[in-house]
Amino acid sequence: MSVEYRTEGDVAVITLNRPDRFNAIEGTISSGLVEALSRAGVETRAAVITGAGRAFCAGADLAELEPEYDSGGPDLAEHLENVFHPMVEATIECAVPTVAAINGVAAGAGLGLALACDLRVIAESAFLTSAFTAIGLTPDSGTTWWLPQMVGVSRALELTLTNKRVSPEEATRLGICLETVSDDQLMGRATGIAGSLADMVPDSLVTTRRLIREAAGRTFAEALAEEQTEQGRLGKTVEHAEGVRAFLEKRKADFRGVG
Ligand code: T3D
Repeated sequence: MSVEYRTEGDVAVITLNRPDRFNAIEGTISSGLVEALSRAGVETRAAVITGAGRAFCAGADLAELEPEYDSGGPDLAEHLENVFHPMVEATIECAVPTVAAINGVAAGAGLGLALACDLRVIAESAFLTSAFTAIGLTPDSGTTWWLPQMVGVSRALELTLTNKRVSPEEATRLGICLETVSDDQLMGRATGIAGSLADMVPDSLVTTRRLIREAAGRTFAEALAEEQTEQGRLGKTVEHAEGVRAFLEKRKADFRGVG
């Protein structure tokens, strides 16, 4: 299986599993990830995405593309549409929040995938690299959309033009990752964060994610209107009623018990 799926309580752990190729992306990784994220959205309340072996994900599988250069080159626009876009779209639209546990290098579209997750924690031995321009391409998988928002245009240009290896410390300082943890603590920390999210209300979390992501393209008045629409909807839910009652009764809300 190119993508492994298991659950730990209410948390899905999704593992890219082509370690001999640094979990490089081809069709089965993409379709496996789409399927796993869909399953996580139905069966769990939060998901962690990580990689098997030494890498998180090295981006497109360059060995798979290589034979096509003798016959005019691959149709990368088509590859993006069929392989890469479904994967990152499934990530940003996942019905539960997602945490990337970056266990090793995240390069190219592998970086794009990590950026598409809601939160990121990174292991001490990992690093990030844009990688696209090192092989004469432009960034893909949403990298040009995420990076300037996360680190500003100047740093985004530095990372994408130089392909520098961004250390965990720098990735955390830049705000791309929440924190750096030791290699052996990575999965415990990532599933711990996901577990905390699982205690909350998936609809509240994924709607908040959408409002934050879409805010940059809205006027202030439009953002207020969108907030009002969603607040109005969520205000009628049993989970909101439980949250308010739990606060007033000085107890932890039990959102699972009312959903
Ligand atoms: O298809 C399309 O539509 C195009 C879409 C493109 C999207 C993209 O993602 S473009 C960017 C593609 N990715 C890259 O260009 C990254 C290439 N890899 C590297 O630059 C380096 O390998 C890494 C920075 C990722 C890691 O460096 P390092 O020094 O830690 O490891 P290494 O020795 O270079 O690689 C380890 C092994 O993984 C090695 O195999 P081997 O020699 O041990 O058998 C290497 O060939 C393999 N590997 C690494 N990246 C890829 C890969 N195999 C296939 N595809 C890869 N992308």
